[in-house]
Amino acid sequence: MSQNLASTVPSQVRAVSGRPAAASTPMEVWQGLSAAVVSRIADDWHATSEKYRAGRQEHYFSAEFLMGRALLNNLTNLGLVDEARQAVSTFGQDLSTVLEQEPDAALGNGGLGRLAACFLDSCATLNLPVTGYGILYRYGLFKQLFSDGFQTEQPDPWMEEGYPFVIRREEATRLVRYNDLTVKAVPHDMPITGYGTHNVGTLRLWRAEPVEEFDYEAFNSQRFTEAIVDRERTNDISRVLYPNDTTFEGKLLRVRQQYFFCSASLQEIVDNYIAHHGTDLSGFAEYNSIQLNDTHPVLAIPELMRLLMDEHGLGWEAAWEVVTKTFAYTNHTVLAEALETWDISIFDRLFPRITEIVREIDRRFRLDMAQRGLPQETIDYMSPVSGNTVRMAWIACYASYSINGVAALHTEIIKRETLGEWHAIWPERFNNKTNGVTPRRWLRQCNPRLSALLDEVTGSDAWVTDLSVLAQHTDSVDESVYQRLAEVKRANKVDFAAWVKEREGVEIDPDAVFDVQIKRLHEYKRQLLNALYVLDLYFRMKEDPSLEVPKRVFIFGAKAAPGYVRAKAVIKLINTIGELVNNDPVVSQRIKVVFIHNYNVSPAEHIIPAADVSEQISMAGKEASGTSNMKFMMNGALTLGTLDGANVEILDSVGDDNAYIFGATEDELPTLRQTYDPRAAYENVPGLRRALDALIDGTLDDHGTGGFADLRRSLLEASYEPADVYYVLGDFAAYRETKDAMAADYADQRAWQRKAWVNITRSGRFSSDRTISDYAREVWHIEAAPIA
Ligand code: H53
Repeated sequence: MSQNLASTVPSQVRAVSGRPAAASTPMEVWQGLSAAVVSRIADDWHATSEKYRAGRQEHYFSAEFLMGRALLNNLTNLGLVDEARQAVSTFGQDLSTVLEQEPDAALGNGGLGRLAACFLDSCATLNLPVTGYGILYRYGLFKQLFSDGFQTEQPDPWMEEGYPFVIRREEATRLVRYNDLTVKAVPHDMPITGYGTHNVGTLRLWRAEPVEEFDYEAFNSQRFTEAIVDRERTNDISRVLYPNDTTFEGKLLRVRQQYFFCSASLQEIVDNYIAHHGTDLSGFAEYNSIQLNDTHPVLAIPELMRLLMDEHGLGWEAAWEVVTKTFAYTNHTVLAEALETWDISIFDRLFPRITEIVREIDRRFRLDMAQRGLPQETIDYMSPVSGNTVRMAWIACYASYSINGVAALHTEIIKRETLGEWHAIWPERFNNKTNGVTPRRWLRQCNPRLSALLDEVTGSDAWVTDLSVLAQHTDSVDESVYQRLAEVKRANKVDFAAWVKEREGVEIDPDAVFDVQIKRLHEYKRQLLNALYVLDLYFRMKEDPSLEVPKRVFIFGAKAAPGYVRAKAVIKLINTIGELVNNDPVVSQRIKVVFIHNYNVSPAEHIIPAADVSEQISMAGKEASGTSNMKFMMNGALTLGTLDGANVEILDSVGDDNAYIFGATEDELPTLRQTYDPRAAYENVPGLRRALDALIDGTLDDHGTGGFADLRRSLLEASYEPADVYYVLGDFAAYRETKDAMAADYADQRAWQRKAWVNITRSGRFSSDRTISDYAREVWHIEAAPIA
């Protein structure tokens, strides 16, 4: 029986704080309210788990789940926001203050991790039997601070103060064995509520713990360090999330992490199969499918072979038959530096049996390909093991029944290039699943004003679980809607300006165009192109003070991988340009630059509803999909972008008149590159010389690090490496022209709001509900299983 929150929250708060609710801190109230929510869903959660366990299920394996905050999301999904506000107000607390206490669960880097989180939300909402499996990192993605405009990193111990949405399941502990170490894998479950349903899904995160807390014998003999060495080595496994997005580092600990969660999850899945369907594992794939989110969990392939053969008595052929019907692989990138390869000596050291299995997969692969008559060169290129290198993507392609890209263009590129050899042999395995984002968090929850307008215009909240219904209203609305939309955006911008003032200390004008680029810092995403535009605009304004410049705020948010020196130089550059612009008494009247520090899921929830312009300016062909582009669109920001990733499909949905597209296309680039001369661009493209020279002539100070000169060289000097790999200077003129024109268009508010309306109402295909329905039907072959 579910009790009203008003009756359960005070006692939960008291249990946490040991004080009357009215005397408890907002943090304690957050804890108590969260515990009350967990208590409220406990029966449904249990019933859902039991139901899913017995039938065919999907398991989503991912090293990252970028969940963000849980409480408001759960309250929204359960329809309890008002009840919660009421409950905490009875003892004098304000719900929004309470909600702001919650740390972000930042167990991911960027798009890939956040995609996994959106997918879980959709699976729960659609009542689909899907469970997520990952790692309970003690430290999530680092916290970013700026010191003199340089990024610095701090650890993020997100659970330290207690986190009610993670429940330890001691009884389901497994052992994971390495050659040099055996560790306990203790599952910690997060409930995943859906919108308007009783089903509650699960995200199971494994935490590594020592089998023995410490070596008592060594401790007693005063060998203190020795007593705790193994404990620390074990704790290391789930201690920290690797802070790299789309780049790969061949670190031993990382392989340990990957094997850790794959092995623990598979043991559980196999045991569950046996409990429900008996000990004949040959039917395993009828009840289980596993989606591999990138190559990070690909060790699950040899590990399932090991479990089936060594622990459950299947022969190689029978085990391989099961494995190749179980796994499906999602590729998220064409960047070579992201495709994981491991030195086989690492496998030898950690798990010799897995090495044996991988070598046998390789041997059989070579035979298989030779029988198909493939040339030796192709076989060598495609083989899972080459010399001392194990290639995880190739293992995934060989063993998976489905291989998908994450946007139409991306899938075409992997079929043609990245995985072209595989596509030639198994075209039927390839399919596209364009990414999506959940309209619960990214519209309903983060933008209540727009949500209310959509409820009103459509006559119900049905759009929250079927975003495609909005398309019926693209044209059939009366004029007043555009005015209302402008008011919603304006109010969101006022809120956001207050948030920025408080958080970053910068004053911004809600009447300016809010032009936003928020995403991980990477050269291919070309934040540098945006920075050069701002710098050039600054010079144009200095040169001609009478220049008509629409008021604008250039908003950035981005973390750089701590070891990515050039990305960090771009951060410093943007902050330095910000200082120049914001401190200029004349220029700052028209434009401002704000770099939101520590960009993460919850800042995004403040930024996106207030954005006018969505910067999606990667070099064409490099961004697999992008997902912030979809969130912006849903919230009525217009895309300024290249024809890359899902931008292509966004353009297709809204039409040419409702997006601002510029720059070289993926199919043009190879030809353009042949004659491309960045020096000529520097000399001839208006504005470029002045902007680039400012990096070295003392206008902008990088504190003697040489970072700015390096950025300039990376664009101009071929001796350095191929100059301007990401075609920044090549696209500059088109970018400048389009961005200028876009800003000018903002003056016609009626026309602008019409474009925004088209974007919002045509965003249906970018709901992760659509993506997940497609996976469920075409790849996973699972059906909705609502609990009674
Ligand atoms: O995955 C997103 C895409 C985005 C892509 C990103 C990604 C990572 O965040 C990490 C590793 C990787 O290989 C790819 O860059 O384009 O939208 C979700 O598919």
